[in-house]
Amino acid sequence: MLAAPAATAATPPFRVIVHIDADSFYCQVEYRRLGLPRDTPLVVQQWEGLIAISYPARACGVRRGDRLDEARRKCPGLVAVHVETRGGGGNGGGVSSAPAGGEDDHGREGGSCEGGAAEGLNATQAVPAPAANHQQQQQHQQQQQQQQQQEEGHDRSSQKACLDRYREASEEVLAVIGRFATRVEKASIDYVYIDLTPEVMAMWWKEGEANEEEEEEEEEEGEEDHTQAHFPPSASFAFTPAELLGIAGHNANPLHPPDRALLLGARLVARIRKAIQSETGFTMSAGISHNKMLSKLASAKHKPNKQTLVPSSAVLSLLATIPIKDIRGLGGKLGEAVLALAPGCSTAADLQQFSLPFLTQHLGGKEGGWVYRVCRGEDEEEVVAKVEAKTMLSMKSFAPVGEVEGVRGWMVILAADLRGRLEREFRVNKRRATGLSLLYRGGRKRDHREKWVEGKTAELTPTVS
Ligand code: DCP
Ligand code: MG
Repeated sequence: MLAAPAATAATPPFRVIVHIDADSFYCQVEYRRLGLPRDTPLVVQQWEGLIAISYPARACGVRRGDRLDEARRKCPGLVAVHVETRGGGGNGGGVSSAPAGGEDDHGREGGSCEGGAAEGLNATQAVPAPAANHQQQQQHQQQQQQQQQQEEGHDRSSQKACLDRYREASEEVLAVIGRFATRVEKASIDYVYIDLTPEVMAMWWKEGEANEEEEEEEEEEGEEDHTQAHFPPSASFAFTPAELLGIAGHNANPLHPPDRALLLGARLVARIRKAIQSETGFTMSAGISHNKMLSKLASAKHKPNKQTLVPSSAVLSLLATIPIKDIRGLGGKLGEAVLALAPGCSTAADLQQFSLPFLTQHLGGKEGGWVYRVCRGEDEEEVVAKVEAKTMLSMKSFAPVGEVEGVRGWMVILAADLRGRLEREFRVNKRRATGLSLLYRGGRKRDHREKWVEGKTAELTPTVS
């Protein structure tokens, strides 16, 4: 019979923690809405910025942070879809949506929004500007793009982006996941953490019982095999070579209990991803390990539409590929302090050379201890089961306005955005808001654009003084 892992189920290394992240999420929502073939290079644009890049567009070298004209130069057949926008044109905060079009005139669907105007997608190639120098040329192109967006019904100076379409798609994905797992933490619009430990333990016991019956039958037939008393390699526990595949050749060992737990988790994750794909059409990538940090790092390793398992033997190899600043918590000031302390180090694994006393002396007790553990792939943070938002935020960065009417205009747009979301929340979850906060912040931080590219802040705004 199998050795039962239940006694240690809730503690590392037996935890089975999963990170599931949609592949180029907004693009997938648009492929589905517009009925476009998945090999079409597509980007989702918000004003002049590209906020989601499909994998076919990435294959042409298009990157987040590229300008649209730059992206079109790299990828001539590129389809660009602008996010829905709200407000402008005196529609009192209503939504403007535009179907994608262009050379192919792909299947169109009006969507749920009003006031749409056709976007001339694909139609315009960047025209070299007759400007004297590079800076002037860029300014000229920027003006051209802004003008084009205004003609298409998207005007950042009078509208805000409306992300309802993507939020609703996110809810569809969560509904599928919720049928398979109970400890689900929605951490962003397109990714969740799942603690699959209880489900894996249930699988383990079920398999154990099946094996017990099998063993009893064998005993009766006098064929008992004592060589692998704890983990008999029965057919029900057989894993395919593809399932055993870990990072950099460090495969999972089905006879090692923590790895076996991950393997069972990976099997369930494959089922979850398959269900999401068949019910929503969206492909997802996943990482499976014993903690949140490693699973998040792993899910990005083999995108799109693949899952990556991190057995303990693969942790060092994985960390050796991760730049220090890519570790959650090391992107900011602490990361800078760590880099200053360890000038020759580039990856998380490189930091393992520093002793705990050294790190705590230079970074402080709490931070030093945290860095010491994190660079060894240790992270005990729990998955906090939550799928419903506690708060809703609607924001807009706008150019200075001279009089109160200008502010009122924006308030109407923001209020309309919140109202639509609150109404839906009540319809779907029967929840009402209990408080409202109004926040105003002047100016723009110097690292705003950098943070935006990293997805850490909402909008790429023009300089506001
Ligand atoms: N997003 C955004 N602004 C950013 C970054 C992202 O509006 N600066 C939106 C668009 C993305 C979605 O959030 O589609 C999810 O972000 P991800 O970082 O997960 O990126 P993708 O899902 O697009 O791609 P990947 O396959 O790399 O996860
Ligand atoms: Mg994603």
